[in-house]
Amino acid sequence: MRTLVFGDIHGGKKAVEDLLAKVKPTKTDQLIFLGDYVDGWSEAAETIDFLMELDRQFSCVFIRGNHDELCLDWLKTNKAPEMWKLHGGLATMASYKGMKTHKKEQHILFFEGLRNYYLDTQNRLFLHAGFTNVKGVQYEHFQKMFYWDRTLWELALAIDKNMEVNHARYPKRLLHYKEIFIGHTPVTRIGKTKPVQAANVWNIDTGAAFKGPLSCMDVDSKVVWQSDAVFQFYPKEKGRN
Ligand SMILES: [Mn+2]
Repeated sequence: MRTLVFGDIHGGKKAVEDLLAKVKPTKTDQLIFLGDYVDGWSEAAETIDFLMELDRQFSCVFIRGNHDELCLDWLKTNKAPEMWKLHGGLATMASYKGMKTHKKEQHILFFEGLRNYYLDTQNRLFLHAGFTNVKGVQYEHFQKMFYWDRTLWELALAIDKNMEVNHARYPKRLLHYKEIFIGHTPVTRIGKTKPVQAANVWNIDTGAAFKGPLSCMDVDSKVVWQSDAVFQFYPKEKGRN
């Protein structure tokens, strides 16, 4: 049985299909998706359909991303903030055009059912962005941080490789978990195209919304699979550039 973690999809359904054809998941694998299923490429609604179907076939965990909450807000209220529209919301709105009410309600249920984080039996933490409480996720005062925070990744990147974990000033936030798997801040921002490890944090977001591929990693072996660069599947689109 493998535990497979997937990075941010951002409406690139064709990239998920390409990636799964390479990963070849089986019924005994656990598939963990780190959120941000929508906002970017033109197939946001189609991506959600695809994931709901995948959930029927495989053991899946779906984490909540900030874009998933923004999309849910829009689906429930019909209010579209300018900031959201600029950051992929327009493409998402277009993908939902003409969708029947009962199907839209299924999507709302999917979004509402997302988890802020998932802690597995081996004390490995999976979440979209991060957390801020030094005592760990169950003490977080600000639930939105699970899918908006960027300081956990910033912190992990700042740790000197020579700093021992028993050092008095080693960041306590990182010591509660064996490993932490996140997305949200594309590693392409630091010039990488494969998942990046910093301290015990693994960032799986390889910039699928921009010029990068979609990635999947086996969390035990650290074997990585990647789709082709997602923009190649949507040649007429600009994505989130
Ligand atoms: Mn995000």
